[in-house]
Formats: sequence, structure tokens, C-alpha cells
Amino acid sequence: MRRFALRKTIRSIDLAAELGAEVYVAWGGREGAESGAAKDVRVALDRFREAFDLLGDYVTEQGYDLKFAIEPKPNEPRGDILLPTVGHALAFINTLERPELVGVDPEVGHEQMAGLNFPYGIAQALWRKKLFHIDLNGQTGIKYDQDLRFGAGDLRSAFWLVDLLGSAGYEGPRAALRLQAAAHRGLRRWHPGGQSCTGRRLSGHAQCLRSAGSSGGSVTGPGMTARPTPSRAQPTMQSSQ
Ligand SMILES: [Mn+2]
Repeated sequence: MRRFALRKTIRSIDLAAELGAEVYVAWGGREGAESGAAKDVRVALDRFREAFDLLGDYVTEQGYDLKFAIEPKPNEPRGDILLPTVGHALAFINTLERPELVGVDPEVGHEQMAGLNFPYGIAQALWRKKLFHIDLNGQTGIKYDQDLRFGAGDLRSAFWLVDLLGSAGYEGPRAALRLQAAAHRGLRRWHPGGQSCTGRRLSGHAQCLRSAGSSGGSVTGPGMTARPTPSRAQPTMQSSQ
């Protein structure tokens, strides 16, 4: 069964390479019984590692310009999933034969389902140069995977995430995106001088934020804003597209 799963994964890797994909996102998921006795987790992690080592060998032998991004998730479809958080995934990657080929694809809601601070996890991934991809959505606390739009659920966390990604100069792949529109609207709304922090690249938004701070104004966030914009009374962080 495991060989069959690897064969199937290799087929989709071939397809991804043919289509010019640069990052192969791998979400482990989990099936099986809700019993602590149902699985030897140490053996399961050995098998997980063996799979990534084999797939790393494969893309290297094929000469594919393709990296892997592990997407952590704490639960669903089962009550517990292996590699549940960014931290677990980063520690796992360190054990691989080709760790340089593997990074993480964190999703906002997945970390927040575990009650974690998403920007902190992203900061650690950036610190290790392991943020290969990011899924931007929204979540309201510890419950099922809601997959709300980015900025919904925890707007303060979304603001600090945009600030972090911009400050770090992250320009990698993003999914569930709407980040640019969110950044445009959010930062325009929060800029104390009322100017627009628009531009195509995130680094531009970070510079705009910094200039806002250094020009004598203070950068304000949701709930702290003194200058409501009549045409857009609430920062929705939702794409107009
Ligand atoms: Mn999700």
C-alpha cells in the first residue's frame, strides 16, 4: 500500500514538473481509527521520512527544479494528525537526507486551530529559510477548519502577518491569497498620513509602513484607528476580484 501511495505521488510530481510547478505541497492528512493503540507513531515517522527521502532522490535524479512544502495541520479528517504544527514539521525536516529540498506551507487556520500564534510560527520558518509557500485564510479560534477568507477571524494576527512577510521580503508562492488586495486596503486604512501604501510587491508595503512610523505618525491597527475612512468604514481585507 505504501509503495502504491509513493508511486501515485511520483506520478503527480511528474505532472507538476511538466506544468512548471516550483513547489510541491504535501499535506499528510490521516485516516484510520481513533485509538492510541492504532499506530506506532515512531514507526510512522520513520515511514514518513523514508517517503520524503525517496521522493527527494527522485526529483534530484530527474533533474526537476521542484521543492517540497509540508503543510501542517493538527486535526481533521481524524482527531489527530502527525506533523501537526509548523514547529513539528521543521523538526522533522531536519532529519531528512536532503533537508534543503523540503520546507513548510503553513496555513493560517491550521495553526490557529491549535491555538497558536501564526506570525510566530511563520517567523520561525522564515528564520530557518523554510517558508516555501503559505496559505492565507482565516479562522476563529480552536474549532473545525473553517477556511474563512484572509483577515476574517483574527484581523490583528493578519495585520502582523502582512507586516512580517513584508519586513522579511517574502515574495514566494501564496495560496488562498488575496494578500495584495488585503495589504492595499489594510495599509491604506492604517497609514496615519492617509496616503496609499500601494504597490505590487510586499516589500513596498513594509517600506511604506516604516516610512509611516518614521514620518512622525504612528502606525495604528484595528480598534486603534483615529481616522475612519468614510468610503470604507471597516477594513474588510477582502479582495475586490
Ligand atoms: Mn484549512
